Amino acid sequence: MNSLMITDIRARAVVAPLSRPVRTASGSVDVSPLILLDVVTDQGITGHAYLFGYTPVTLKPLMSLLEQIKPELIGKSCVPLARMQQMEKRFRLLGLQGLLGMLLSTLDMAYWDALGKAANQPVVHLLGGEAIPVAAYDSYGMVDPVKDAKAIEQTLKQGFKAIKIKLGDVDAQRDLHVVAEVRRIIGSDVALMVDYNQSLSPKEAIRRIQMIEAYDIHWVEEPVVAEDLQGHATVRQSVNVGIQTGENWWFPRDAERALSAHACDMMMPDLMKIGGITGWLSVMGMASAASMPMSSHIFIEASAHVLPVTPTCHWLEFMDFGSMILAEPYVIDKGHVTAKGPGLGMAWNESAVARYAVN
Ligand code: SMN
Ligand code: MG
Repeated sequence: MNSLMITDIRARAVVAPLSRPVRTASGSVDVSPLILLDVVTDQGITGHAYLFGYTPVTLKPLMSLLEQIKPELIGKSCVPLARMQQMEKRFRLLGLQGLLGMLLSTLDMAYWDALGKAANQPVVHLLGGEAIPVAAYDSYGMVDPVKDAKAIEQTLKQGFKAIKIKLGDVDAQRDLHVVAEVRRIIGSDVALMVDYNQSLSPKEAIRRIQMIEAYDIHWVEEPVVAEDLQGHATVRQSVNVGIQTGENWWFPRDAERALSAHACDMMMPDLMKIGGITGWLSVMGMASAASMPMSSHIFIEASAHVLPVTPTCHWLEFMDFGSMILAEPYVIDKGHVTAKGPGLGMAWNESAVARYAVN
């Protein structure tokens, strides 16, 4: 078969409501600002992927940036590695971080989706794997152990064997109280991860982590500023809990820098910052060579395709920013998520897209 050719790239901005807003120590996410990408090809196949903008202020600049880049991609083959190399070369002087990196990574996911559809296969098959169920954890923002007790019990009923909560609240005593109460609710058989969202100094991180260590913490995520690899390494040496990071790594080179700095015990790159599926494939090789457990960050759907081929596959993060605009959202089955196809198995719910569209 001839390779697909990109004939158009369409984008729509939406701001969808969240049933469970995410409060973190570094600000809240109360709505889901998304850009829905359609990569149209010459063979009647359209690849889909969504970008998560974190805050609605990113949407207009992203739409405009895409308009500027689009002419350089139209007429080219829908070959993820070739397109990534083209863009790396094109933007060498600028660098790939930030909005540009998010856009290029999301385009990559859409190319893979188109390739899967062209082969009438789920993307995981194209990657050499199979659609095996991946263990997921239910990912919360900061919780109130009283108000959120029912929701957490519901999480357990859905079969989740792990849950993550955000910490870094007003003071260490509050964090300690929340951890103790959540551990009491979930019992001793469910893994508990905590995420400080980059909010502490290394010293304060060590102090706070030592206070909660007795509650069998599965991992401590981003205790200090993400770029502070030395700070991560310092914390890591001083506590008895595994340090997790990666959601703010830009492209595979950032993963390499973190590994060289011994910044973490495990990693959780974000598909939209690490260079899409193409970037993920590079990083999973590094993780495998370093025997380092590798989890996903948001993007439930695409993560369900890459984790089964990840040699050190750890956990899929179940934090939902996309189901509101998907025709058939991915579901949790006994605490697991399974890839579906063709492609990444995503179709837009057009009436929801129309309802949440923004200009
Ligand atoms: C996170 C993800 C998306 C929005 C806010 C916070 C996060 C996580 O740090 O790990 O889920
Ligand atoms: Mg996090």
